[in-house]
Amino acid sequence: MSTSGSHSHNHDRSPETGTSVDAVVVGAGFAGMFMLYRLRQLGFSVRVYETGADVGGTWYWNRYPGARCDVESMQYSYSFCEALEQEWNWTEKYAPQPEILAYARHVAERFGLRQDILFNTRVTAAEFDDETGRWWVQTDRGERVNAQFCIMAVGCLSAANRPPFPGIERFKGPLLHTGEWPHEAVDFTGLRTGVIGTGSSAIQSIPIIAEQAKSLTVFQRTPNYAVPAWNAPLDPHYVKTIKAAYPELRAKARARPTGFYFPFNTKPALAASPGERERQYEACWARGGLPFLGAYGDLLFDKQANDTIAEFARRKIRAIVRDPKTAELLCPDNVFGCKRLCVDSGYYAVFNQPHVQLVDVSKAPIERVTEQGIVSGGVEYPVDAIVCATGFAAITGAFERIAITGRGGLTLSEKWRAGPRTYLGLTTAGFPNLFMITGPGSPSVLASMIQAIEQHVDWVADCIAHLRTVGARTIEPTAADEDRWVEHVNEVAAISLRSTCSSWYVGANLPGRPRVFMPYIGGFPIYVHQCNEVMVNGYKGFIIRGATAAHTPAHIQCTKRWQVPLDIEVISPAAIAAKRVPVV
Ligand code: N01
Repeated sequence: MSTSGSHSHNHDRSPETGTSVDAVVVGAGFAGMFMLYRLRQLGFSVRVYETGADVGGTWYWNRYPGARCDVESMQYSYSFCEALEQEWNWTEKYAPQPEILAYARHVAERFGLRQDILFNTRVTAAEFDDETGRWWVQTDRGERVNAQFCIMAVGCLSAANRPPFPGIERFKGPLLHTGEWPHEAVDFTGLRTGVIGTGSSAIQSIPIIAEQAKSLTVFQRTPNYAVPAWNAPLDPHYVKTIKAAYPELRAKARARPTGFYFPFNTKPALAASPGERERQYEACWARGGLPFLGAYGDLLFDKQANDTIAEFARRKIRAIVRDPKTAELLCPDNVFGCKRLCVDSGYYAVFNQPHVQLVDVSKAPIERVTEQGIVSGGVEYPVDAIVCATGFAAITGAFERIAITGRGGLTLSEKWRAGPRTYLGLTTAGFPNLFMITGPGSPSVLASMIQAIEQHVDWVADCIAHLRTVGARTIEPTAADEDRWVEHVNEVAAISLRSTCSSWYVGANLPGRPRVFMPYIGGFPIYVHQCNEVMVNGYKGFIIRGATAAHTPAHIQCTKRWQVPLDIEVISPAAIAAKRVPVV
């Protein structure tokens, strides 16, 4: 396991201008790293730009106390290299952030990736040149690089949302955001600490901050459901069993709507008696984590069914939190799992501690921040440190931070003004040779991210290799096929209760964003199947310009690991229509 020292070796280089490469990749998280690996393997020249000083993306930035992944560690990893799977050892059921970052670093070292990554460099603009059919990419270090392909591996939850609370610039103490956490340890000992937000990041960090802080005040706008993680050290025997059959586990995971494997029950909740349901929910609670949503097949499609699990979860909260008023405030009244389900370790019990208080800012929003406090409902809550666990401009936020200009001067922000429009979440009309890894309109955050990333990267690598084979200059989706895809993304979203609440999935966490359900909720294998179909049918829905050689669809092969059989019983289109697809 390599966790070696300084990684920003190219920190002091002088900016290059006019360099020409086959592909620029923006971002060196799990997506950018694997994209680099695949393209290099195919013999392309690649330049990767990364804002951070090291690889890891999400896991580089989100280093707040308690940060860990809530997809089980034995599944939250790359599957493309069997030797890598075998040599890496996870230590806990849910890997903590430092271990995931160490894994990312290990991958960078093992595959010699760093030599093509420029760290501490933010891409500020990408402009398509109509004449040459190539991209000019610009950075904040004055770099200007020319590339045939531009691949956005910018992450779905990477643009931190820092609400502009009036007066916040005058706050005297440490002001932190969970998604941009300092690299030095932060010690809350002796500090009256305020945490704003009660999403996954808050729910993970609050129990640990409470252990240190003199007092902790949690400002809650919307309560969230959280299921216990029951995190524990991994049993070596279990690890051995998984490693002995990793390909089988990966294959099972790819066939699941979520892209990760866990046993789930497709039966409808309402067909069970109240007693049976209670036993099932208890058993699933005891298993813990996101798979809790797999207790029944209709929980995200039938409000009445959902009410049964929501009520179960509220009873759990009331049983843990002793003060009835606080317990009621912590009880969500919206659809269970509508917002991203949180996975916790001792979150609710924190509110039994005498130095922890919950402030409801749903009706009296935070008015302002003073030099030493947070004001809501006319009351100033004194704090020495503020943690904004206020989330992200999700899915499209990182794109908005780059001035992306396509054919004929069309800007991406203009095109996406009313909501993102893509073909397969991979490409967008008017922006030839621009690819997105886990872009809007793809399963992304509704699947296990690394699986979603690997599938996108493989698709893009296969596509770029095909373009080289046929000597093509550009590829771009047709507007009509993009429209059909957007319609399909909306159609499946409408089936799910998830489209009904104000979450970051629909951009509702930030004022002024268009309300559109951004990820593809039709299930990972169905999505993969559609990507494969497009590819093997000669890139159906795409215009390929400038090809000098004929290449018939019969020659086109997608990477083998994505030739996933559809599990007809569970995730067929018929099952979607019958609303029997549990999606986490
Ligand atoms: O962000 P969030 P997050 N005034 O958007 C509140 C993934 N993740 O960083 O709900 C007051 O969920 C906001 O309130 P509301 C995971 O997919 C994964 O926690 O909008 N409050 C909310 O309570 C997750 O879903 C892992 O009303 C304000 C909170 O801030 C996603 O990242 C761990 C406010 C933001 O919650 C994002 O999670 C962590 C304001 N002006 C994250 N603005 C794991 O894998 C916002 N809020 C374990």
